[in-house]
Amino acid sequence: MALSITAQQDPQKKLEWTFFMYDINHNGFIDKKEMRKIMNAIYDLFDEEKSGPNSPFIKVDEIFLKMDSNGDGKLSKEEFVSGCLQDDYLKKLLAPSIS
Ligand SMILES: [Ca+2]
Ligand SMILES: [Ca+2]
Repeated sequence: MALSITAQQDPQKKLEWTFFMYDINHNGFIDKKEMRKIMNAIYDLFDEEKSGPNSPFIKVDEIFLKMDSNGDGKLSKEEFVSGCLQDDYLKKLLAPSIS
């Protein structure tokens, strides 16, 4: 998966790949449970502190507040990609492999 992400040069395409990575059950939406799972893995990868205001749980709520533009509690591919493209902070947080 990491290879296929870096092989894509277009940021939009890369973010679509990232979306598929987050959508663990492949139903076309990312829910909070899926995102918490991936955030936990990313935190492990970068050895980030998981407690306090930086906890993955709090981050995921923050991310959904910003990205879930129609408020249905899950992120579509469009919401995810445009959210990342509009917000550098979210992009770094959710897709650290994309510069
Ligand atoms: Ca899903
Ligand atoms: Ca939504």
